[in-house]
Order: sequence, then structure tokens, then C-alpha cells
Amino acid sequence: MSVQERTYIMVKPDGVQRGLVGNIISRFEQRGFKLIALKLVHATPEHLEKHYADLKGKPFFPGLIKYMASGPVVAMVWQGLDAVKTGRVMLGATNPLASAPGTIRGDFALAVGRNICHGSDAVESAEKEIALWFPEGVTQYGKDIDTWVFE
Ligand code: IDP
Ligand code: MG
Repeated sequence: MSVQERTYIMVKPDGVQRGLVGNIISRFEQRGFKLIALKLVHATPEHLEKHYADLKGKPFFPGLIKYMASGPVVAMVWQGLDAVKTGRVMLGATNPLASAPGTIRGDFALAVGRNICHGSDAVESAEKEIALWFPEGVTQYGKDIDTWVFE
């Protein structure tokens, strides 16, 4: 856990279509995380197969790739204290029916195959995902608010 920890957060195509991009960004901003990379991208199936390589072989894998390639996603990197684990808590459980109200999936989704947002599950996978989606790198900058959020 570190103040510099980074996580890869992605609004999925259903989140973009449903107009939830601003709401999801607001939650991370309000919590105190710093946005260090952001872009709208319509990913290819090949790129998405790399992103979800660990799930290759699952019965839902072809449907997952089709869903994720069905429209643009918003790819983001958020940085701050315990960003990976806290990002997962903010997302809620993978199956929205099990996601607590107050979480992104618990507030906006019902179906596991339309759960509107992705978040890295470990620091190691976060770094891999950041490299995959942002080969051009991220932008580091200071914010005066840092001293008001971190001890
Ligand atoms: P996560 O997104 O919470 O990390 P993973 O197990 O990594 O969950 O699965 C990646 C994505 O694959 C999920 O967010 C969801 O969109 C989809 N998915 C997972 N399990 C199922 C399933 O049983 N049916 C359909 N889609 C699934
Ligand atoms: Mg996952």
C-alpha cells in the first residue's frame, strides 16, 4: 500500500452508453484519488483478449470480448493511497446482485455481463493493465490538495 499506488479503472461500453462516465469519475475525484491518465478508446477484440488473458477458456469469454468491443470505453489511471484495493471496494462485487448499494455496480448495474466498470484486482495486474492501455505513459503532476488528503 502506498500513496503513489496506481490502479487501472475503465468505464465499460454499457457505462459509456448509459451516461455514467461523469458519475464514475466524480466518485474517484471526490474520494481523493488523482487522475493521471484518461482516454476514450474503441478497443479491438485482440487488445481486449490481452486485457482479459487470465479469463481465456471461461465459458463467458467470447461474450465478454464481444461486449467489451461493442463500443468505446473510458480508460483511466487513478493514483493514491491503497488505490487498487479501494478502487475494488468502490466498484463492488463482480456480480452486481451481490454489490452493496453505494458501490458503482451496486448503484447502477444488475447483470454480471453488464457491470459497467472495470478495476484492477492487484498492484501487479494494475501495472500490467496500465502498460497495455497507456503505452504512451501517464502524466505526473503535483496537486496542492495532496497535503489535505494524506498525512
Ligand atoms: P472483475 O471485473 O470483478 O475483476 P473478473 O472475474 O475479472 O471480475 O471478470 C471480468 C469480467 O468478466 C467481469 O467484470 C464481468 O463483466 C465478466 N464476467 C465474469 N464472470 C461472468 C459470468 O459468469 N458471466 C458473464 N460475464 C462474466
Ligand atoms: Mg478482474
